Amino acid sequence: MEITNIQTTPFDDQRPGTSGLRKKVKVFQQPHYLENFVQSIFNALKDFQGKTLVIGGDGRYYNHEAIQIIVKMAAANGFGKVMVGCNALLSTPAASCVIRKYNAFGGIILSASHNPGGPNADFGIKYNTGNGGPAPEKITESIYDISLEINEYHTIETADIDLDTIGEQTIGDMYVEIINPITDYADLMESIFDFDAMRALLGSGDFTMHFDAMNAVTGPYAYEILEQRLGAADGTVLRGEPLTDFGGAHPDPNLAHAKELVALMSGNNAADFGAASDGDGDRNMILGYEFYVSPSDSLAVLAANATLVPGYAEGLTGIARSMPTSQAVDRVAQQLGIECYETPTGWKFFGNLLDAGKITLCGEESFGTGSDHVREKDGLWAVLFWLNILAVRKQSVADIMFDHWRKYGRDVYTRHDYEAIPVADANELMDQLRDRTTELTGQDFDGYTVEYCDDFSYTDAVDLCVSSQQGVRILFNSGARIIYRLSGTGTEGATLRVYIEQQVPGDKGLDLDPQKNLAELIQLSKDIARIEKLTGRLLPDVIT
Ligand code: VG1
Ligand code: CO
Repeated sequence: MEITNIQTTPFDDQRPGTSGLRKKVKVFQQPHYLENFVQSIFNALKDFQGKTLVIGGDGRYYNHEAIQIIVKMAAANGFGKVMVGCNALLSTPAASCVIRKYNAFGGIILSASHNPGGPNADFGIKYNTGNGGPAPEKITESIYDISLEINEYHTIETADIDLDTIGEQTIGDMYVEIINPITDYADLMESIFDFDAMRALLGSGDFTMHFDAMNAVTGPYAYEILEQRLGAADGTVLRGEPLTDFGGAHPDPNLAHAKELVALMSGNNAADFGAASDGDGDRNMILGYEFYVSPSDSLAVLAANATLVPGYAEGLTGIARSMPTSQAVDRVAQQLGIECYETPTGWKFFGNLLDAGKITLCGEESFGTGSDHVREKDGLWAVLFWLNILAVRKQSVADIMFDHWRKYGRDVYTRHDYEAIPVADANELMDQLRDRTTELTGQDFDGYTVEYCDDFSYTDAVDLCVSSQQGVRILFNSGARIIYRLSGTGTEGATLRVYIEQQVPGDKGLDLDPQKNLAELIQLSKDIARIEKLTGRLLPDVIT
């Protein structure tokens, strides 16, 4: 095999964000751009000669081309084998599952998750380690450092591989195995959940569900698991065909982007259970009849009902949530007598806790929940978890939620996103907040007294690595919180995320509309950060 060494010059913008490197497709299509980043990943790793690399993607535009480039570079760099999802598809949780099941050295996932796809939209790439989880910060930072100095990459000149036929091929000295992207993942789901009980519920004749795959990667997984293995009615899966541009839509499972599904959940003939997943299959939205479950509440319900699921019948070792996620799950952990960890935003921070057995469940407010079954958040897993609970408890989604709030109280919660702000303005806003954390502590705003304010810094409970500047949090003495941070996944300008939360007793909180209930705190979030003055924005672009 003839290895070609190509001379290149560094790009200065290849620092991975919350979840890998995300840029416009056009940026990735520049000569050497993707190659530089992939070589930087390989240079940051050691001892992978002869080992296996898993490669998959969410099916978005440029997936096929990128995989051809990466496979050739993997061969030239000395990997022994690559396992690639057929048709270039592998959902993020399925990639994690495959890396773990086959003891691969690591994996490369091509996805920009919930960001739109297509020639003028977004693309992304991230590296996952042998535990199946996103590379921790010390690796992503070393990839970035290497990308700033790179001067050559290695590839081989050979014909493209056939990505659309399951089976083995070789490229140079390296094996290429094109795998069925669904089977291993579906088998794993079947080993965790009570498929008999779920089949009985779906076949009972008085329970209907819809799953909106948003023309993204989970369509084929949902057909196999929900319609084939669990016997859900034909047509349960909506928008089930993966499209390179997600049908022009935003594959983000929330009330704004899954409107058709939301409409099917109310009025006559509405379904009992509705769910959706995102571009790469790691997020989930849960709906009941005329009822929306906020992701932070969903995590709390899964934790409180975990022993109803065969895979968690022994109970949970501990729980973790990202810092901006509501404190609802903390009270469940307290009741269960287990630890609840608070981590920075991003799944990479859960990996060590899961590997060390310190936690079983974890989640984020951004429609992400998961467990120790893989090392990524997992959209369909969360949907199946709810279905398992519904099958055992035989109550509606709303009744389960109401019961939960009565028992644990409720955290009324909302997130306001101000998108595409000029980067300098967004940085100034965060800087001035950081400068004022001491001054804000103890201040009273019309009865809301700040008990504590800081810029969140996290020390990993296992390797003691410190991650600082993870978001400014304002904790009020009532238990309410306002949190500010900048997104690390956007590709245009900066996105300011403001997270607002207030606890209310359960029976009082049952009917509260978050936007109305949190109106004073929402106003306060604008005033304290001087959002209008510094960004010119009066209202957020997206509310979840
Ligand atoms: C967002 C979410 C975060 C999530 C990340 C990746 O990050 O807030 O909770 O882990 O997306 O999810 P940010 O930095 O934009 O707030 V996904 O489904 O895009 O892989
Ligand atoms: Co995602």
